[in-house]
Amino acid sequence: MTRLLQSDVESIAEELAHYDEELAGKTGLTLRQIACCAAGISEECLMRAACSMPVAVIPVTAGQGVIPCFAQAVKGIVRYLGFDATITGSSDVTGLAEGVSQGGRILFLADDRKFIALNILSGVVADNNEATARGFVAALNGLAGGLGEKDVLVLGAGPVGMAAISYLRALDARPVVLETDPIKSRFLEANSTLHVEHRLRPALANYRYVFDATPQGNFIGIDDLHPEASLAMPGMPLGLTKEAFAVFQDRVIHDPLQIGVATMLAMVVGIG
Ligand code: 2YC
Repeated sequence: MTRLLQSDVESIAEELAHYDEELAGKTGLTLRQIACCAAGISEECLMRAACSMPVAVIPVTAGQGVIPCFAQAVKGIVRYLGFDATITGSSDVTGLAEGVSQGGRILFLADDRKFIALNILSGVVADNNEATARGFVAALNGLAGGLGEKDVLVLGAGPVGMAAISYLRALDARPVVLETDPIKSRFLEANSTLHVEHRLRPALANYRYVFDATPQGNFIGIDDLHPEASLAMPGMPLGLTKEAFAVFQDRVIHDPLQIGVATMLAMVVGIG
């Protein structure tokens, strides 16, 4: 899991309206619609929850510590979706107690290994890896005008890539996977019905829909891509070179937190 930098998150809150406009232009779906679709709830359900479930974002100092502006970015995304949200004055356990005693019903907190949203009334927990996978697949589904019966090349068989494969199958898409770790790649080939690709360049040239769930960054150039490529790229840093992004940007979905956090919120709100 790539640890975000302050520079990745410091401008998210103030740029959300513009980001959402771009996202809707590419996918035909707003951030709210992507999150609700990925979580399997109606927009009305999310709006109802926004009136009754205040959110507390709790900074966590464990491991490598707090990322400046991370909590502010999470708060900004949650508020943008209509929820009351505050960042607790204290961190860690003290912050958690403060958040609940001040009325927080949904908690967001992250250490270096896990980033979760927790609904303290239902006990539902949403993990950022699963939420990011579902949200970016829902966005790619919009961008592609429906992924049913379409092949999708998933780069990376980590937690996000594997969750994406499950959700792609639920949408009747046909995921294929390319994983550079030979142990993981061989295991997938021997223990799953998944088609496994082994060579990056030929695979990129061959598949129109790509889901990059790797932390590689800057490894896909203009000449590597299918001319009609559409890409969902939750991996940080961005997998495309600057030149490739400049050419394909209208068909590339990429952000460090927005889709994942919005989907976590919709997932813990649950069916209402
Ligand atoms: O500011 C804080 O409370 C820090 N403890 C947050 C640490 C987040 C570490 N994880 C990441 O940077 C990202 C997640 C957003 C998802 C994957 N990696």
